[in-house]
Amino acid sequence: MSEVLEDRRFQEWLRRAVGEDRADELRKSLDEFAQREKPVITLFGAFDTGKSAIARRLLVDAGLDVPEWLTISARHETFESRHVEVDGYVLQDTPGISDPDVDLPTDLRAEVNTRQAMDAIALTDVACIVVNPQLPTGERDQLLALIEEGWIPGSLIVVISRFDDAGANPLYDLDGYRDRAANKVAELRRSLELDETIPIHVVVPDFEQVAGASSSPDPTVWDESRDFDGMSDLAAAFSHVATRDTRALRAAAVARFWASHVRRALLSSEAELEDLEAGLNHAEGLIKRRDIQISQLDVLDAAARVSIMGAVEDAINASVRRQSVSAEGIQSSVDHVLETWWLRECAALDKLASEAGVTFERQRERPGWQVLTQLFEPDAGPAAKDGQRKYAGRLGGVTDKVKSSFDAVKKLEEAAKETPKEASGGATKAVANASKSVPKVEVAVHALPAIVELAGLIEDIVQDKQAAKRRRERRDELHKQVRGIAQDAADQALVSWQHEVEATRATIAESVGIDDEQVDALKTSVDEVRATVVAGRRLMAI
Ligand SMILES: Nc1nc2c(ncn2[C@@H]2O[C@H](COP(=O)(O)OP(=O)(O)OP(=O)(O)O)[C@@H](O)[C@H]2O)c(=O)[nH]1
Ligand SMILES: [Mg+2]
Repeated sequence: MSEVLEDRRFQEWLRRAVGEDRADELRKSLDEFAQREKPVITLFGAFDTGKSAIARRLLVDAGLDVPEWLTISARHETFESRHVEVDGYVLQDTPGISDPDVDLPTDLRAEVNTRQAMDAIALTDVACIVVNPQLPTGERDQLLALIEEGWIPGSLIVVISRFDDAGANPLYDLDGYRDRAANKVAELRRSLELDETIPIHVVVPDFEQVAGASSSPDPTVWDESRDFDGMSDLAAAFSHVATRDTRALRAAAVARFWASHVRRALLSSEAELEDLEAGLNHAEGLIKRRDIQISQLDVLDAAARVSIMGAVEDAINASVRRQSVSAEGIQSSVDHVLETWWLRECAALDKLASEAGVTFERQRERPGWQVLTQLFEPDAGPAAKDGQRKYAGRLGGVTDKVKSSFDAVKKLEEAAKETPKEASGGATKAVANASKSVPKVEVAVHALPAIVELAGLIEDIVQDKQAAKRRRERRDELHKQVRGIAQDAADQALVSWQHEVEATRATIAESVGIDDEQVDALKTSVDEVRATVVAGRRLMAI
């Protein structure tokens, strides 16, 4: 009862960790396995250790046909886990596993093979671990983890294969060969921490490759090696499994199945969490920088708005003091002032945008950016060991926006590639150059009389106090009108300015390559995966 409960908890957790589809797939494969009447023995180990050669030898010696799929060669040879019935048991041949640190990150085939083999070994009554005479190195950790998986007595068998490669020729020095075999067995027992109850066979399934790649050799080709090749003992050990209580083996297999998938999924969830946290960390740093730059932009904008008013007013006042006041004179002096203002302020904008470009370009060179792009890339990133796509599914599930954001990130990456070092602000230069012509501003001509009058008033020498007061009032009023003209001109210029500010704001936001919504999606993912990891750890501690 408690086992059933435990299985259910494992299954529920797996649904959460690897998704419904994968969990259903696992459930289905377990059901198929559970229906097999005969016990399943699985050959498992690194590639090229002679697993398929062992299977062929057992079949040929038992007078059975060798299925077409059972091929033998010095390359990665087996790509799928397949079953063949031998002597009261079902033999499962699997692809060779690879060292996750050496082969997996680069070699997709090695990755797929390993995953297939891992799936197969999670669905077996008996495991037969096959190693070569050099003993496991790269795959040692995977084997150690497998050995810990709760094998009931008699359900774990270890084989050192191809022992004619070990350096002692049994045809000339059988004692030397046997000594060497005994030493290897002891060494392997220590290395894989195997106690005496776990049998270790030393075998030569195809002495000096006499059968080579042949699919159906005559069994007599191995007659020369039968005295020492250990294959009849191994065949007897396998056949013995068929005489055992299959129900006990099966119950243990089912329990191992869920626990082993939970363990594997937990390992990849932990790795995923680490990547997601690194990605989030980087993303939050980018957003913080972006916010600083946006607030600098706001300050610059406010200052520019204040300064334009004063500048235009000064320009008009200056033309008033000239000898002859004309519409053209005022226009050209306003034009001049505006141009100076515009060039100065736009240069400040460009500087800001360019700083943003440089900042974020630098950020893109940091490892955190790689993590981040991987998180959003639909097809990139290593597949998790248990077959799920590591991130894309998860982030895609959180929000569609996140998925589409990949395009934006990709574009930025490409832009960064196209404009290498000289591109300090390369992305922003385009914006800086575009549409930055000085805005054309029309000074209201109908206001010219007021300005001319003002000019006249300024020149007058005032004697009479009353008249002086009236003129001062008139002058103030005219000044007001002039300020109105200035305001009008400034407002016209500010329309263009507003465009520039918004374009710069967009440039800064785009340079970041990530937006708030994406950061929120990342946060949600981190929380979700963290909760899954915590629950998984709790489950494994049962
Ligand atoms: N010397 C010697 N070579 C062997 C023996 N058994 C197999 N080989 C050779 O070892 C190579 C690998 O054999 P396979 O049986 O294909 O190995 P595998 O473990 O099934 O390999 P994968 O399917 O890639 O995982 C082949 O070139 C075989 O001819 C043996 O007993 N002695
Ligand atoms: Mg093979």
